[in-house]
Amino acid sequence: MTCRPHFAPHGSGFIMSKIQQPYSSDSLTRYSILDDATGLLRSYRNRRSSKNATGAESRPALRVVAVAPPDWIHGKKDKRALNSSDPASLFNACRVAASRALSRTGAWANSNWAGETRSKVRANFLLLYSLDDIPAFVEMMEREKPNVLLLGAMTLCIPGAIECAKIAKEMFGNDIVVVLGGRHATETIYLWHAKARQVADVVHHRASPARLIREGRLPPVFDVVVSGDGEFFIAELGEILERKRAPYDLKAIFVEFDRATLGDWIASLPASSLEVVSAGVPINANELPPLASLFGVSAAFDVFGGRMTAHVFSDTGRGCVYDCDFCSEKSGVTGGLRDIANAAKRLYGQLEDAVNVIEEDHPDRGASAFVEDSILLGGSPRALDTLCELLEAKPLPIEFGAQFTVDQILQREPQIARLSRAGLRYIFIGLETFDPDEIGGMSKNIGSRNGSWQARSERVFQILAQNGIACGCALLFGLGESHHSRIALLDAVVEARRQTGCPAFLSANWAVQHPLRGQTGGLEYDYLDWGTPAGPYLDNFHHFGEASLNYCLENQAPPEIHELEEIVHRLRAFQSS
Ligand code: B12
Ligand code: SF4
Repeated sequence: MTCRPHFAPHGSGFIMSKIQQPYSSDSLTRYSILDDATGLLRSYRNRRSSKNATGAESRPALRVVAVAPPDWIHGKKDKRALNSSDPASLFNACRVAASRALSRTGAWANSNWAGETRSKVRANFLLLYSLDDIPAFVEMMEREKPNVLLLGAMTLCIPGAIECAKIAKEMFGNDIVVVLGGRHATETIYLWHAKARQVADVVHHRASPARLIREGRLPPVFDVVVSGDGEFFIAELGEILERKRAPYDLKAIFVEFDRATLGDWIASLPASSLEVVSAGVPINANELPPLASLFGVSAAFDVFGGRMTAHVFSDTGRGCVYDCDFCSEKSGVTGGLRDIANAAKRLYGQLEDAVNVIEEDHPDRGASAFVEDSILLGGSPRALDTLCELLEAKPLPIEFGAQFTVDQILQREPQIARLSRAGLRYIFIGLETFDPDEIGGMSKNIGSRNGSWQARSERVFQILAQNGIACGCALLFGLGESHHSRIALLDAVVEARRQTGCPAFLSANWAVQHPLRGQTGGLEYDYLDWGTPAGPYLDNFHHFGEASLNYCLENQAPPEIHELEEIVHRLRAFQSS
């Protein structure tokens, strides 16, 4: 999310002073006190033993459940905080497999995703917010009796992923293969150089889940840990597992696994120390299926006034064109943009697909979409023009939102106006302290000659208001700014809203140190503990997007509780005004 919330640090070689505790058996059970889930598991075990006595049911050979594990130990997100219940990252990872299931191609035709409708596919996906949601996970596992669990986890979700994997192993033992992928695995298992593709070139960060299992600091709950592109890897794994029967000989399967399977990925088998490095054959983004027709559209963002909201993506890579030190989308970690030349066409195709699916599934609602690009089409002027031309030549009945940086809006004012006529109704921007020098600068801060960061932000609010574009704003704290400057920032956005109506939405975030493939100046957590334990900090952080008490940036301390309460108080005032 552009400058959406969650970020990482300014490295300077400082070694963290907080020593991580080894993963003790106590901490394994500490978070498993899930009364509802425990009850569900117990009744599941009873039913399973009585079913075993009466014989097995007939089920497809491949039964896959895909879950985004929770990032919080417990609680519910504040209703007024920005949120989404779609695991869009997992949708992206599973889109080739889903498309095979729906077109009944290959082994996926014999899976629990295969069927006439996309709701059949969607029913096997779940996004969890906190451990309070675990009963829904247990129910899904009980219903589908999967032999493959796909976990797509971000860094703060790792304790949640461990809980989900433990439950899966408790329910199905060696009959289930637990595969962990997603951002955290990608940032902690990587090649020291993109072109060096031998097993010896693989680096495991201190927080690599495979390394933690091998070091005995984490029980062997993940069978395979996958870094990088999931699309063809997941599809291929399904093709293989559909032909095998449990218990699976994963080592034998992965010794044979085709390294030419498309994408840039590394598969690590913690139990056997086996690693498979893909040949790195690039995925042709133009051939990837759009998400809406595979998974349907189930969200409706408030900003689009009741229209259903699809997640669309121009597939120009996993990150951003900029390289801000503290951000997980930085080009230094994600590799920057790919195939920008065809990006506008791809995005138009995804918007068109969203319109068709929403018309079919929700005929009375109207269509909207949020573009998940870090920055819409990488901010490329040419690609933005092409998108406008496509939308002008063949208009679509859709409103959409996207992300830009402050300076890009200022530099591309005519294009923003043109896009607003073509359906752009919402822009999400990131704001850090109004004094970038306080935090050591930002890569995206490219317009400092044209006025202060505050003056430029205020100009952006005016431009968006003039063009009838609603503005959402991610505020990021914890970068080194003073508390006084945080409050000044909040006061300034409240005042801007009073004057211009912008921003309409605020999301506050406390910068989290992500592993960033080691680009952290020496600061390395293992992320085995929850980001924030239960207590007053957690209660307040439910008003935030991403935040953590334990994983602050290098040299940064968490807020004092009274400071946090003051921020939340102002956020509430903003939200209810
Ligand atoms: C859409 C999105 C969301 C959605 C959907 C989340 C979801 N779990 O699906 C919502 C709004 C709910 C969300 C929430 C959160 N998000 Co978010 N989100 C994104 C966003 C904008 C796009 C993700 C995406 O689809 N990218 C494109 C695809 C192609 O890349 P990808 O996600 O890495 O997925 C590929 C691989 O990782 C892999 N893969 C993914 N899952 C799996 C699973 C398996 C089994 C395998 C084998 C492979 C695999 O295959 C995919 C395709 O190649 C990214 C920023 C970005 N531009 O990527 C942030 C981002 C991923 N989010 C982030 C964070 C921190 C969060 C939250 C923890 C905090 C928050 N409140 O925002 C929560 C976690 C919620 C949860 N329980 O998972 C960070 C992650 C950083 C990190 N190292 O942890 C990012 C990078 C933003 C940032 N700059 O910090 N997010
Ligand atoms: S790298 Fe910078 S500009 Fe890009 S998404 Fe991250 S914070 Fe925003």
